[in-house]
Formats: sequence, C-alpha cells, structure tokens
Amino acid sequence: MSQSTAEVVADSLARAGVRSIFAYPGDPIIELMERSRRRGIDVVLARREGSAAFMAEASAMATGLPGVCLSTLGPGSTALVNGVAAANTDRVPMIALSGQIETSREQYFTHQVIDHKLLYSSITKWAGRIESSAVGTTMRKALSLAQAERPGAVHLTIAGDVSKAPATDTTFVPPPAMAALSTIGVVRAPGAPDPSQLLAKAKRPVVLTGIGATRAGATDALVRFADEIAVPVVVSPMAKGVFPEEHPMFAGVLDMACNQLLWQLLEESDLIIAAGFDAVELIKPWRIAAPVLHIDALQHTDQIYASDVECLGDVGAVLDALRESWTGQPRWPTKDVAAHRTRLKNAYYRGRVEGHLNPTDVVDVVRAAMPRDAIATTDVGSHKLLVGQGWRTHAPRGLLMTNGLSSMGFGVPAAIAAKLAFPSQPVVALVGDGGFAMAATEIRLAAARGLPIVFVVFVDGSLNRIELKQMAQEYPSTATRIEDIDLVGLATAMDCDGVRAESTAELEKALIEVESLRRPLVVEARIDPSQYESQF
Ligand SMILES: Cc1ncc(C[n+]2csc(CCOP(=O)(O)OP(=O)(O)O)c2C)c(N)n1
Ligand SMILES: [Mg+2]
Repeated sequence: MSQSTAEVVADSLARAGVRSIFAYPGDPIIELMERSRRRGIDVVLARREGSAAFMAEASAMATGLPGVCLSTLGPGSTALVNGVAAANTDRVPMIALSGQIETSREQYFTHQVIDHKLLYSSITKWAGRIESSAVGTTMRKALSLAQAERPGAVHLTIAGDVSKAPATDTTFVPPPAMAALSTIGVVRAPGAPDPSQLLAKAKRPVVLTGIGATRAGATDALVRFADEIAVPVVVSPMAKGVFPEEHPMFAGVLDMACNQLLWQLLEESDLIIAAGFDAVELIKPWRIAAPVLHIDALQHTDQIYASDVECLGDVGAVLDALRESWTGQPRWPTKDVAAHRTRLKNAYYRGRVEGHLNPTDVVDVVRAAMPRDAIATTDVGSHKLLVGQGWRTHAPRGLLMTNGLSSMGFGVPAAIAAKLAFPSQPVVALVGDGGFAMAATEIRLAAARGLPIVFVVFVDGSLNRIELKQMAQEYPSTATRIEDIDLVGLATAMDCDGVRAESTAELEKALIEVESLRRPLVVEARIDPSQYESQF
C-alpha cells in the first residue's frame, strides 16, 4: 500500500527517536499532525509557535535527540523564527517544519505566502522543502545535517497538497549517530609543536570546556585529565554539569556572575586547553595571550581565538590520549584552585542585603528544596548570571539555558519540554519577571498535562539586565520597568498552584512540599534586586 508524503515524514521522525512534536496548527499541516499522531508521536499544542520552538529546542538539549516543531504557513512560520535561530546558535539539533500553500499557487499567490527558504536560510544549517519524489532521502539529509557537528536547525517546508500526495521515495534510513570518532587528527600551523609537547611545556594550563564536551559525553575523560595532570577546569554556561562542580579542580563558569575572576584565571594561565569549547558562548572578544590547544570534532574556523595546534576527534578520546602521553608532574596545587574557588564564592555572594530576599538566596533556597537530580531551566537576564554561576548542577544537561542566541522567553517552555522528556525527574524553571511575562500562558499547558513543574519567578519589577545599563549611563528607566502581575492569581486562573514569598523563610515554606506536587507551582519570589546592582 502506498504511503502519503506526510506519513513518510512522520515515520522518519519516529524512527529517528522523536517522541514529541511541538506544534501550532493551521490548515496545511493537519495531515502531518494526524499522520504523526497515528505514528505514536505526541503532538503537543503550545500556546504560540515561538514557545513551541523553544520546547523543541529544550527537548533536544535535554535528550540529545532532534527536537521537532511544526507550524502552519505565513504567520505560523514567521512566529517560529526565534526558537529556530536559538537552536541553531545554541548548537542543538532541530527539525522545524512549516506548512505552505499548495504548490500550484506558491510562485505567484500573495496572501500568507512567505518564502521560507529566504526567511530561514540565515538561521539554519539548511532550509529545504519536502517533495513526494524525494521525501525519504530529504528526511535522512535533514536529520543527518541537524545532528552532525556542529548540530543546529534544519527547516523544511511541506505544501498542503504534497502532504497528501503518495510518496514515491519512501526509503528512509536513519543516518549514523555521532558516535565516538575513531581517530584523532592533528592540525598544526607551520613550526607549531605537537599537542603533547605543547602540554608538557605548560606550567599553569587551564581547561576551558563547553557544549562540544557535553555532546561527546566527555565527563569521565575530563575528570581523569583533571585528576592526573591537576588542571583547573572552567566550564561554559550551557555545558554546566559536564564537569562535576564538587570536584576540587572545578574552577567555575565563564561569562556569568563573577566574570572577572574567571578571566583572571585564564589570563594567568600559560595554556588554554579548549576542550569542546564553543566560542558562540563568549560575550566579549578573546584577549588571552596564552596559546590555545583546540580540541573538538571540528577545527576552530571562527577564529575568535587563534589556535596553532588543533586536535580533531572525540573530545574525550583526545583528552585520554593526551593524558596517556603525559609524563610531567601535576601542575596545580589543590590549595591554589581552592583559593580561587573561595574568591569566587565570596564574589558570588557580594551585595547581599541581610534580612532581604536576595537573588542568591532564591538560588540557594530553591536548590536546597529540589532533589539532587532535578533538571533546571533558566531564562535570560540578571537572574541568569547568578543561576549560571551558582546553581549546583550535578549532571551534564542538568541546567538548560540559551547562551548562544540568549533569547528571553525560553525558560518556561523549556521546563515543560524537559518534564515531558523526563517525567520522573523533578523540573524547576528559574526565570525573570520579564521572561515569564513573555511565556506565562504556557503554564496552562503544563497544568493540562498534569506536570508538577516548579516555576520560580524572580520578581523585581524590572528588565533588570537592561535597566542596569541605563543606570550606568545615567539614563532614566525607559521601557525597562515592568508592571506587577498577581502571580498567585494568575497561577490559580491557569489551574496551577501559586505562592508568594518575600523572605527567605517564606520561600523555604513555599517549597516544603515540592516533592509531592500534583500540578505546576508558580512561586512569586519578590526579590531585592540591589545585589544585581553591586555585581553587574
Ligand atoms: C527576546 C529578547 N528580547 C530582548 C532581550 C534583551 N534582554 C536581555 S536581558 C533583558 C531583561 C530581562 O528581564 P527579566 O526577564 O525580568 O530578567 P532580569 O534581568 O530582571 O533578571 C532583556 C530585555 C533578549 N535577550 N531577548
Ligand atoms: Mg526582572
């Protein structure tokens, strides 16, 4: 029996391990939604396409599998943009699909017709279209491209008439997964030493690791490397948890709160071992004089830092090989790294106002209330800088954030996607009041699905991260003050529980029963933002 084109799309996604599609409907995608449903895929209705795309992104961040979002033509496809760009910039595998008007009218008709290839080309690895005569191959190409290093987004257009047409290319074969690369390639500039010599010469090397190490599952290799050579490990924000934060060589998170101390550590080192570090997370230009030993699946073609020696392959395998060839003495006395960590801790708590609910108090109280294996998400703003540094993350993929595109509105939908992916794991979202306002209606979806997620909102009445920059220039707060919402009332109206906390004690009390929630809980944490002011 012949399969329709939409059936082949749904079948390909299911066979690639996709269990959920985050969607917002429209006429041309009804067929694809129905075929996905019949194929056993959960078609999840977000409240808007923008959040559907963030859900798909977070689902991929949490699981490592491609995240899938689906929109209709025209306004649906334009509303999807931010989350697709985020997946691409955050290096997360995504298949974004949009419907389109039927093929016979696409070239001349104007109502709701957007050229998806033009729209999506600059924010994806590829913007293609599905044809009945090439659907199986196209799906293999899309899934291969989205997942291959560096992962990112692929956008596919499927016209309404094409969905129902019988497919003549039905042979979808899942592409090979990015398993450990089996050999190590070394690329050297003329006259540059080999990687082992470079490492041997260094007296104060520092490892800077990132999302490439998370994708490679390099945690154990990083630990072996840090143990044997005694090297501090700095972690990028999106890779939090890839190196154990309780390890004596853990040296903190780059480009979050206390940034100066992290850069100082790097500046004082004489070799940066960039192990799966992706410069997309850097906020400021690279200004370290020490050489960089680049270790990744791909060369550092961005040239954000200059590396004359590059080891290409599986990040963990390269680290193991370097360690095995190492004959030197351990490099860093543990007490030096401990002293750095103490400075970091002191700087992190700087500006606390005794007796008030400070942002770091919220991080501490929520962390203590949530089980160790909780998955956290965060949004974008001043709160993220503290969460990124201070939220104790015990496993890779344990804190989901966007730090490539850094788009607000991510934290709430991301938490929903994480909980759908891992129903038995506790999930908490740590978001600002601005970012929460962008995505708040999604909590109704969490309620409808019976997802006991904790949404903690840092309420400061401000788009603080930007307001602080206005203050620094002595400008008035234009368009950066945000009106209060009664979040307890909002939660109730959305079939969630809500609680307000104005002190540490109230917050502790609000979270006492966090392990036996039956539905989502919105916590209105009314913070004193003056700690942000003294830190940023
Ligand atoms: C979609 C989007 N719009 C604007 C920005 C710029 N921006 C970065 S942080 C921020 C303020 C965030 O406010 P809030 O969510 O309340 O967090 P806070 O800084 O107060 O902790 C803004 C407007 C952004 N990153 N993303
Ligand atoms: Mg705020």
